[in-house]
Amino acid sequence: MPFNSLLPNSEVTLDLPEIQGDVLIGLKKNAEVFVFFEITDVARFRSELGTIFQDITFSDRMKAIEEAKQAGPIPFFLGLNVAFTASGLQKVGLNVAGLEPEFMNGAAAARGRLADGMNNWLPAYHDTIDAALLVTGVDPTTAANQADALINALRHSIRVVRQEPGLVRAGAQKGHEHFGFEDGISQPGVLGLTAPGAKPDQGLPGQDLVKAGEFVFGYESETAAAPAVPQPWMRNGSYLVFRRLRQHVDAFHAYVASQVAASGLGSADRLGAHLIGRWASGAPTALAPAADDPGMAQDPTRNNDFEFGGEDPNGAKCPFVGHIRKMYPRDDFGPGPLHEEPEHRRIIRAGIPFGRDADADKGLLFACYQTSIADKFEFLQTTWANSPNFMFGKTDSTGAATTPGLDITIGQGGPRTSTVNDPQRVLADAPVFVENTGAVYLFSPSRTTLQQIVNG
Ligand code: N7H
Repeated sequence: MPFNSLLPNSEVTLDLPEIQGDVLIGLKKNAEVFVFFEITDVARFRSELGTIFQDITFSDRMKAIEEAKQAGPIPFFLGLNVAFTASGLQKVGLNVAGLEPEFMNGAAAARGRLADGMNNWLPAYHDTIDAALLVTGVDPTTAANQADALINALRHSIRVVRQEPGLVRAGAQKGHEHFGFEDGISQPGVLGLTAPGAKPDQGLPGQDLVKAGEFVFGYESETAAAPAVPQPWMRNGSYLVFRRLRQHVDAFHAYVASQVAASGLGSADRLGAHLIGRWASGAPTALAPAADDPGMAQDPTRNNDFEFGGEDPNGAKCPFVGHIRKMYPRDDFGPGPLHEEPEHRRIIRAGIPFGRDADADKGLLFACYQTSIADKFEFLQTTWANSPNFMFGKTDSTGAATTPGLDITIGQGGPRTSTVNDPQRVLADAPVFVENTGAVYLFSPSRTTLQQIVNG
């Protein structure tokens, strides 16, 4: 949805044949298998990777598929991306000097500062993971068969540590994550790829265009004309954060139902919508604060066309604790020096749900791309989601100071009391609804760098 209007090829300023397809446009998937593996024989890995090289999907192909989608259903295709952890990059001989320490030390080392539960990881995520295949298809069987074929092609050089199958939910819940909310509505527009719409600095209405260097190495970023590329092989590549997030769906709905009276918002649907910032349909509460508007939810020219600060300065329509307000506060910093801060924290989200509705173990295989894990994913998680005081300095309309609370979905590490409504109401301490059960920090290299890995 976010890229449904892309620049004509002659105007694209990004090197699309170099950038892997999941990074900016996404592998447009109904099903995906993340195959995490150890490289056991580097020399054979080079040659075996060579045999599947033609299957790797780059962004020029995804752009063509995205354009074909405008004319009809997505053509059948299998997607493949390949990404490496710090240990994997070193095994294949790439110089990692200057890469950010958060990436080099890996996701396990980040658990303390992210306030992840320290004992919740599945054993596989403590094992040696050097790389991952991201395999996508039209349905779980197709994706699983393709993953098996690719693993077979690499069988002399890798040891599979874990396969993580994701699938979009069935029937009317397609496109909705497990709490029931429509996902995948708001992504940043990318300068040099997304066609400007009615406003020159936006793609779809409300979709601000962000410089490509926020997501892909080798391009201008929001904060620097020529951001540092510590190693030349990083050009056209991107850091990938993967997190296996188990969702406690029944607990979420029970909590929301239990807090309706305290919230003063009148119904569980409305309170749930305010806690996320969107109704289950996807309609934003900033534009539809009192009742759902499914028509708006389905209309990409309206469903993301809002700001917060000027129109909702006291959190009456979308509380400051609302997930989408925490994660992308739009104009909440006002016109001062931090005005552009939210654009600098943008990520490209590329996750997919896992587990079926009846399973106890279900949730989101969260994935996001960026050029700094420290400044993007980790900043969003620690400084905004896990901080009860963010957005700071706000009041309700009576002038009373507001402490928003931790992000209701992903906030970790403290009492989870949320402030909603105006005049404000404080909800009871919530249990944890989203539990991190594994994580991997990876790098998604360019076509040239992948070829270099094959060539040795
Ligand atoms: Fe979130 N949810 O259902 O509650 N997310 N998220 N997220 N999220 C979004 O606007 C959800 C997670 C962001 O541009 C929507 O496309 C769940 C992490 C950002 O306005 C919904 C989980 C991080 C946005 C959810 C989860 C983020 C966003 C609205 C975990 C980063 C875009 C759909 C299980 C650290 C904000 C949409 C914008 C949107 C949910 C995780 C960040 C419904 C259930 C870990 C940046």
